[in-house]
Amino acid sequence: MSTLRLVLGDQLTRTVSALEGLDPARDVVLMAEVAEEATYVPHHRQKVAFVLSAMRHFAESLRREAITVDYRQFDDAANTGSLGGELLQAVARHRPSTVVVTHPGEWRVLQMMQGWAKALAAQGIAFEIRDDDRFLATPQRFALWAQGRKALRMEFYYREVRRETGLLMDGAQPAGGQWNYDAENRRRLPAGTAVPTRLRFEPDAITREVIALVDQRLATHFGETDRFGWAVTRDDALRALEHFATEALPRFGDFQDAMKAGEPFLFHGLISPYLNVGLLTAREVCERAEIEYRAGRAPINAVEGFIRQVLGWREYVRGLYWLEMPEYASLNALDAQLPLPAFYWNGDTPMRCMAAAIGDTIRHAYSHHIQRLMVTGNFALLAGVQPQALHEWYLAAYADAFEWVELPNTLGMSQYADGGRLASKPYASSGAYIDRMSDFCGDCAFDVGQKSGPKACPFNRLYWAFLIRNAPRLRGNPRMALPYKQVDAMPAERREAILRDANEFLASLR
Ligand code: DLZ
Repeated sequence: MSTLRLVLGDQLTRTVSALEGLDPARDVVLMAEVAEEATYVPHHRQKVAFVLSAMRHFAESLRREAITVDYRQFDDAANTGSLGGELLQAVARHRPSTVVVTHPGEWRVLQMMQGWAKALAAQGIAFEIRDDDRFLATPQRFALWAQGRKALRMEFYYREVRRETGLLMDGAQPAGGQWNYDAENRRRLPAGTAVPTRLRFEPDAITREVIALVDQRLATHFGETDRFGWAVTRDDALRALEHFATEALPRFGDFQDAMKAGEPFLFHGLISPYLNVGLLTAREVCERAEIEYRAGRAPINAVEGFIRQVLGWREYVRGLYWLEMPEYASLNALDAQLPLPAFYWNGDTPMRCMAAAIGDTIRHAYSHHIQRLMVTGNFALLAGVQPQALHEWYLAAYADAFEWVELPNTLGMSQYADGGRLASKPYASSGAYIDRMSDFCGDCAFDVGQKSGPKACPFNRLYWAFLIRNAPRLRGNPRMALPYKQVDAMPAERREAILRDANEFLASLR
């Protein structure tokens, strides 16, 4: 009686539940590189290379333990192109009595698995979907917390998970005396501040082979592969974590929201791709950061800010995703209908901050969270880009983007498409925010000091129009009282001129 254990490309953790109880003498682990997963959105080629190379290295590490791995490569002649096709073929090859999987990270894949359950039952094969226990809290825990709440504010969930895990706690109290040091995460980077050179991992033979494959087979996909420097093994991911903890974490807190031309990484973790494919776990990265605080080597605003992203936001958006899917994916509370501007795919725009964020994305399959939220996300929000089109872009563009984490961040946090279930107000701002937090505006083709007209910063041209256009939906929000007081103080002709000016700019994007 053997068990076939399927491990997906974002389940590359030796302790993943699908491998629990594995008997190397009888069981087979199935891993499959399939076109369907690489192409259902045009994933960045560097992201696909990262996932496939990490899969191949993970399979190698299992084989070193004398575990039998049935590994289907992307260009194997008999590759069916889908996870379901590969599973059924492997079942025919191995005739297992049971198939075991770990709960997938995506609603779409869960639907597929429910279809497999029927096909396997018809063959008399048991099928088990095990919980994914690589998180600090379960979706059921989140659902319990969310019950009866209209607005789901991360902060309160975060405090509960902090208490329950004991991370960054002094007994029953938060370390440092405060739960949240967000107000100390917003410094502009002073000119001349030294930024650490980040650890890069030279592609080995396996990664080079995968890059060549992806460049050939997915030539039309987004992004570039020539700067590939991601870790693809757990050992290297641990090295990246160590490097972050010692070299960047101490100043991550101060400059979490800062942006600088030519510095795509600043003091950010660069470990989200590793967390999201399973090379690192949430608990271990939080514990590693806490060690730096306890040793007095990193300040509380840095360590709390980092732990808030992982133990707070990451767990919270996962809970929200599983609570609200599938309806969440089609929400569009602000009725935004503009097609995604073409420059999101090529970075060809005179807006310097946008060209930098998109250029970083093309080069690295990465840009940091403020570039995503306050530059590319903010622009789409102000312009009224259709949120599902933007969601597909973010899902395709980033090495760390898996739907469970990316979708609520895009639709809820960035685009307010859920009408405020996640965010207490839209993250909308004029060019003044980008000017305050970066050095982009000085050399930009547009003038951040001008509010309207062809030379004015497009964020300025769009900001007030966004508020005017969405007044019926947003003016009742107490957190929007101040900007709407300013809108209401404007003469009607001024409001009309703002809308005309914004529409003129938007027409140029179509
Ligand atoms: C993202 C991705 C890609 C590009 N390719 C594969 C693949 O070939 N095989 C695989 O098992 N998983 C892949 N993945 C990850 C899956 O898309 C992921 O498991 C689902 O998005 C669920 O989170």
